[in-house]
Amino acid sequence: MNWEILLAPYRQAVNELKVKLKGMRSQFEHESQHSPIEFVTGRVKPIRSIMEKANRKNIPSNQIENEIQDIAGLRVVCQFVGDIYSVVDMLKHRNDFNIIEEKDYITRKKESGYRSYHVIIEYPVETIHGEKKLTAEIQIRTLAMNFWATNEHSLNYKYSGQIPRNIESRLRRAAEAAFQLDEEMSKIRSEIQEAQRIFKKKQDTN
Ligand code: 0O2
Ligand code: 0O2
Repeated sequence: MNWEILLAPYRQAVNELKVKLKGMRSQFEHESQHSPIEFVTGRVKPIRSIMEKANRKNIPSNQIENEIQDIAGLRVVCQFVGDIYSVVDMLKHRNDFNIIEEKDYITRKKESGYRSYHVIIEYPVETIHGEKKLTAEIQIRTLAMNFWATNEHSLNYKYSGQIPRNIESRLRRAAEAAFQLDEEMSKIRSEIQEAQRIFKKKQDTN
């Protein structure tokens, strides 16, 4: 399999979508509104990781593009849980891609304790051979969910997916603590936002 040829349109999609999603953040800033987007990152799944996933799920190599939805992956990180739903709503109203699936791991967290909202899209890229529609995954989560997921991901890597029981249960507790933090912050959201507005005004006049 020629990976570089297969992955090229996915690299293009990640780059384009990063620009588009970051553009949403700047538009809010220009209009001096609170942006529901804190930051955006994106990556093309490393070849080794694609092969591992295909092996784990018994996906034949000619089905990789159809079956693996996160070869192109975008991540939108928000301050508040409510912001996640604003972002999802904005994504639904866009005309440059179609949402083909939504996975709400916020109201229904995963066994590990993982929380995030996943939106799977069908995105058209223009190639020299014409349009190619490909699948990409947008993960939308709060800073607290991101902190947890990043740490859990490192531990999974360290233990090759076999995290010891005691660490696993600590992680589940940590996930709950992160969620409580999100809930508490949501309750004082208007206070925080007012403080941030005042701080920004002060910065702009200096
Ligand atoms: P700024 O001005 O720093 O916000 P790139 O091609 O560099 O634009 P890439 O390769 O995805 O994007 O970069 P990366 O390192 O994955 O991070 C993307 C953006 O997210 C960067 O901002 C980081 O500063 C920002 N970022 C990553 N982690 C955090 C975090 O924990 N908190 C905050 N607030 N930002 C984070 P930019 O785009 O370089 O611009
Ligand atoms: P990486 O290293 O992030 O690329 P499904 O067929 O729907 O059961 P699938 O296709 O694996 O499963 O999708 P899922 O579970 O909806 O989401 C896949 C991605 O979500 C993962 O990609 C992770 O990025 C993230 N994710 C899902 N569960 C967890 C978790 O328990 N902990 C962490 N840290 N991240 C999680 P990959 O390909 O597994 O990994």
